[in-house]
Amino acid sequence: WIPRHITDLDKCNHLLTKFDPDLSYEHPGFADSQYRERRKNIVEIAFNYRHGCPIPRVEYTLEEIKTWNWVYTYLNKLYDTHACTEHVHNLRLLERECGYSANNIPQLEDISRFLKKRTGFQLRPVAGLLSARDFLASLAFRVFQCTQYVRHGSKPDHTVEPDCVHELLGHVPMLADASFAQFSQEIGLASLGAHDEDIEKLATIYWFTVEFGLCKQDGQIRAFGAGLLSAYGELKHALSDKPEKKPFDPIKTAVQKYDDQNYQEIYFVCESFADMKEKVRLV
Ligand code: TIH
Ligand code: FE2
Repeated sequence: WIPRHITDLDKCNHLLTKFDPDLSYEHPGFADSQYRERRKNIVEIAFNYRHGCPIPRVEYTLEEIKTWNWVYTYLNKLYDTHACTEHVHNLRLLERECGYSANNIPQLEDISRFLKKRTGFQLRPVAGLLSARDFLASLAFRVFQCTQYVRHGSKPDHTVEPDCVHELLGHVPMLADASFAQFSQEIGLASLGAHDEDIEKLATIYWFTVEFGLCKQDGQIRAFGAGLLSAYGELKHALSDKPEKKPFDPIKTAVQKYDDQNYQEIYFVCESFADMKEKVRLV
């Protein structure tokens, strides 16, 4: 079975539990029953969601806004020197049009409408980390599966699971770029009906580009990966001389081992979005 229509994405809901705060004792929210209760309430929205419905709004608590504020404020000190120009430009646009600011967590429904106009992408709420197959299949329909809960306040700097801070500061500004949106959809299209081994390779390419990609811009290296653009410590680490940086080559990148719990030790650098797209098409 593969999704053939955008409404079939209602059935692409296979969650991975490896970073779940209820099950993983390393999660910073594991011992915080109030946090886990709050998460349960927010993910109910995702479990009940059906394609085409407006995404229900969440009234974020003062504590959640404080966490968002910390990440927003610190990352904004780095973006001008560390983020790719597309990200910087689109973040300003999102501040004007979608209520992005240090003191406000923007709403998925408003962002989804904005993206749909700009690049044809839309958001749908998801309860947590999806299987690679389901996640990539959604991209084929220009649908981005987006978490709506906020990371635990004790660790604002970095999380190993996606949360809405990661989605909204990392992914959304990039999905507002036409060329990047097309790249994302093409990975999704390649995944439809693929064998498990090829899903694994596509997910690894996705990991080293959409999540942790670096690119050259005006003779400098800049970040375009969402996992970097939403994590203050790792964004600095990625552009420092500590990690290894290799030229992006999908054949090699697709089989590179990685650690999904810590800062990356290897990053791949693309010449440009156009070059990255062309190289992936040729594989
Ligand atoms: N590490 C990212 C952050 O702290 O925002 C989140 C994730 C990136 C990739 C998977 S989860
Ligand atoms: Fe992500």
